[in-house]
Formats: sequence, structure tokens, C-alpha cells
Amino acid sequence: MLTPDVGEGSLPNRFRTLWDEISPVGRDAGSGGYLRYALTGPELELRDWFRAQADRRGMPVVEDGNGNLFAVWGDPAAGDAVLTGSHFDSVPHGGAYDGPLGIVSAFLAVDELRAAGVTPTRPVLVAAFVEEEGARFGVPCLGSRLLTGAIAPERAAELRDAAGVSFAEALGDRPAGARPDLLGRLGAFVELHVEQGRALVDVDAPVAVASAIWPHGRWRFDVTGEGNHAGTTRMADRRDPMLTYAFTVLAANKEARLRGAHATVGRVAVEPNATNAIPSRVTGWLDARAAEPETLTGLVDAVHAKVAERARRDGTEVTLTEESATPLVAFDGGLARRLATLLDAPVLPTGAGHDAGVLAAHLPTAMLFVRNPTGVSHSPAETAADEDCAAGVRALARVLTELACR
Ligand code: HGY
Ligand code: MN
Ligand code: MN
Repeated sequence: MLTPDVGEGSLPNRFRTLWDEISPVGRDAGSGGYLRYALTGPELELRDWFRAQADRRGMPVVEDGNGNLFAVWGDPAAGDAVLTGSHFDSVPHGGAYDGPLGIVSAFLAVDELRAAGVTPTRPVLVAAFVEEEGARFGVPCLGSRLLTGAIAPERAAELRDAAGVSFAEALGDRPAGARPDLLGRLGAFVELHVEQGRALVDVDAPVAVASAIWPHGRWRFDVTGEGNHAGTTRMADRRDPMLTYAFTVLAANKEARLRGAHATVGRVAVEPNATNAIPSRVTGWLDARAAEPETLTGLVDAVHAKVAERARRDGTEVTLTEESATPLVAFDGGLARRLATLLDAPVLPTGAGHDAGVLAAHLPTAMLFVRNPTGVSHSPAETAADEDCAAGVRALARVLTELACR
């Protein structure tokens, strides 16, 4: 590529310049983390930034009616397009890189190709998928699931945030749902993402290619008991759902450790949530993941059985509802090997979900991971070095050249 590695116009400097345009958007002054919930102020501001970047590059922006944006280089009607990009939305107080790194890198990779005088023979599209984290409406990868028909638009339209706002209201219209006309014009998808782990640190490489995404899902535990006075209710007379909930957290942790799986209960809602009242209801959300589907099923079934037994002892009622499930995603092996050879990069699995995991069922899909020095993610502490981000841009540019210039 023509752009230098060091000095004024170096790629790390140009990455930093573009990165600093979005860094302040949605950043919480207290935690340093980001509050970029889908279709709220900060994320809408980033979508405007996306449109400005596309406009600056003469790339018209297509919207799919589900909240996803696509900036287009070339003739989209030509079909067999190479799609790249990622998402802007964050988990509450999430990191800066999870999602936006894939979009910023995509625009810079387009710049790299143009600086090298490369003219793709296939259209190149940059995507910004909506609600990848599911932090506002509860279903992760909502935008890519809608695009591919993995979720019914009727269900998506009625998903509500904590304030009761529906996805349809936030979107400003009912979601269009599956768009086979758009999907049919895509020939490949390559998502660049900050690594959410330390594997690249351990192998001392700036970029990796993904092999697979662990199967994973979200289950809601609703535990009901009897609300009562904290001071006057005898311990023997209580039907306290908080006890059943607490047991759920510990059981999930133990069963995951026994299976080499991952289980997290990071979100809880308590009614009435008063210091001096025994709760009437406690809702907890389980995020469970495992390398193999049967391990995941075994984990969730074991936790459910143990919690049901505990509820009987506590005199409470518990229901388990699956809110989202993602099967094992094995990325296109031939494409992964081809890119790993092209980039001389390691190939890694991940326990993190991505829009690439949804599209992988519909077209040849790959992911590139960029080194995360601490491995921390979904936290204000998430970071990546400019030089590694520049290496990610160069890798993505090489991949786009390889795929889009037959
Ligand atoms: O939860 C995940 O794995 C992804 O970051 N949405
Ligand atoms: Mn994430
Ligand atoms: Mn992500």
C-alpha cells in the first residue's frame, strides 16, 4: 500500500485522526465507558458520522428498512458484493472499540485501496448493523437477524427497551424484515473486530482470522415469591425469590466451571427493589456459552434443574425463558484458510457473538481480529494500540483487494 507506516500521513496517525472524530460520542464522563444504545442520541450521531464518511468518499448509503446502513462503492445492482463493517452500539459502559473499530477500519481500508489505485471489479459495501449488542431491545444482532429473516419483523417491532419504547417506535417505522433482494447481492462478508480475549497477545500477532463462534444464548429466570416486610416477617415464614436468584448465580458458575463453559448472570431486576422489603419477584438473565452445542445444552439444563429444586425449598416459583440463541458458527473454512495464508495470521475461535455469525449462514463470511493488549472487553478498559489498528486496516485492505478484485 502507498500510505507510510510512520510520520505525518502515516496510517496509525490517520487512524487516530478518524478515531478521535467519534471517540467523544456517547462516552460517559464518570465511567469512561460508552452509552451508545441503538437508535438513541449517541448512536444516531454515529450514524450521521457514517453518512458523512460515505459522502466524503462518494459512497451512496442504502438503508434496508431494519435500521442497517450500507455505504456502497461500485454498482450495488452488479451483485456479488464484498461486504465489510460492523456495529456502533455498545453494552452499557462498554468499550470504544467493540463494533466501531470495524466500521472505521472499513472506511480507511477503502482509502487504502484508492491510494493504491485499486479499482474493485465487485461492489464493496461498508455496513453499520443496528442493535448488535441487544443492550436496548434485548435481542443481540437484531439488525442482521432481521436482514436475514432470522427474527420475524413482527416480534422485533414489539421488542421494548427499559422505558417501554418499542423497536418500531425507535426505528420510526415497522422493520422491513428479511431482504433477500439485498442479501442476494452479497457475495462475501468480512467483519473486522477488536479481539475480546488475549490470544493475539499470547501469540504476539496484531491480527488473526476467526475460525468459529461458540454456540451461546440468553435465558431469563423469573422467580416469584411473596413480598413482605423485612423487619416483621419471620425467616421461617418467608418465600424470598432473592434466595432462589442467588442460588441461580452460584449454580450457573459451578456448572460452567465443571464443563469448561462460560456462564454469566450480569443483569438482575428486583421488585419492589426496596431495602426494607422482601422482594415479590426477582428476574435474572443468564448468558451461557460453550465450545460445543451439547455442552451448552447440558449446562443450561443442569442449572434449570438445580434452580427448580431450590425454588421448591424456598417456596418460590421459577420460569426459564430462552430470549436468544446462537448456534455454533463455523466460518467458511476455505475462506478462513485463504485469508490466514494471505495475511500470515493465526486462526482463532471466539466466545463472542457477532453479526458475522448471523450472516455466515447465508454467504461466505470471515472475521479479522485486532490485538487487544489486555483482552478486556464490554468494559471501559477495552483498548487497542493505534499501530495494531493500522495493521488491521492494512489486513482488511489486503482482504478486500483479494476478494473484490478478481
Ligand atoms: O455478547 C457478545 O458476544 C457480543 O459482544 N455481542
Ligand atoms: Mn460486544
Ligand atoms: Mn461487537
